[in-house]
Amino acid sequence: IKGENGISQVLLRSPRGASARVSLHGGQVRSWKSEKGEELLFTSSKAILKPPAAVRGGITICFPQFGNRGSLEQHGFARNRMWAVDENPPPFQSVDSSFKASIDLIHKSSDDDLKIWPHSYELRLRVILSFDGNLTLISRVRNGNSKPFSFSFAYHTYFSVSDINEVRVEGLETLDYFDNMCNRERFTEQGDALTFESEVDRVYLSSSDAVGVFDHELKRTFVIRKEGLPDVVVWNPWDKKSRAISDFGDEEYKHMLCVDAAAIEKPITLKPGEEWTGLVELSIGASIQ
Ligand code: TA6
Repeated sequence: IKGENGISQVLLRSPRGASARVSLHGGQVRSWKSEKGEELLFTSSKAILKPPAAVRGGITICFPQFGNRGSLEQHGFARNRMWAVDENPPPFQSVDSSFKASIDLIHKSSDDDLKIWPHSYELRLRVILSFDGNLTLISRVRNGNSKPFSFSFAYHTYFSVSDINEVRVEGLETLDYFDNMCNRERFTEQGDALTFESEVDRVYLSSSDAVGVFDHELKRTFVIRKEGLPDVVVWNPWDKKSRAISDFGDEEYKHMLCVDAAAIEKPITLKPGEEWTGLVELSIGASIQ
């Protein structure tokens, strides 16, 4: 299908009415809807749809850099490039036989990209919508160089929430985190579950493979299950930062929360010919406990 900005998107649909839309611009997941038709991902009403910058919202792929931790543009360039449909993807890890709608996309370094990051690679993304409406993203990075390279990675995920004051994140208790609000100083999480009353911008380190975002008002939990991605980013800009972001409404911070499955603290290193896989599965549950 054609997106609002004229760029092709792939629409995945489950027999029970859940759906997802994936754009060829950045391999970005632009929408994920439940069986009831509710949009589960946040997109800013002020989002700029015209490339090259990624649309503010949905799920963007941060590669080969996370945030501004390096010399590249914020969150790396892969999310700002055009991707292609991968017609003949090499075999992925085994998939069970139940219904799945899926699409395979690929992004390779262009000559211009090689000037700013001199490592050739293939980045593949498979997006799967299951019968139950769960959304799985599997990314694979292959080193096509004669030398090793290292990278960071994140599924930068804007969840839609009813009211940020009514949200808690479970599964990060007792973990160490880097606080971007305090020059990336390292702290240890003390609380039972994370709640929000001001700007939060943290990278939690080496979390367990399941994290929950509980929306008290909607009685809904996003369950984030991940593989190959040890870290979890939690970000809400709150009021002051919101006003400084031009493609974000002043009050929109109340209705979103970014929780990203990521590999940031320890960059991934691939030898020539080696491949890395990072998976995230998003589902709706009652609770993670
Ligand atoms: O930690 C998340 C973060 O890096 C924040 O510092 C914040 O700038 C955010 O990502 C926003 O990313 P985006 O590219 O969506 O503007």
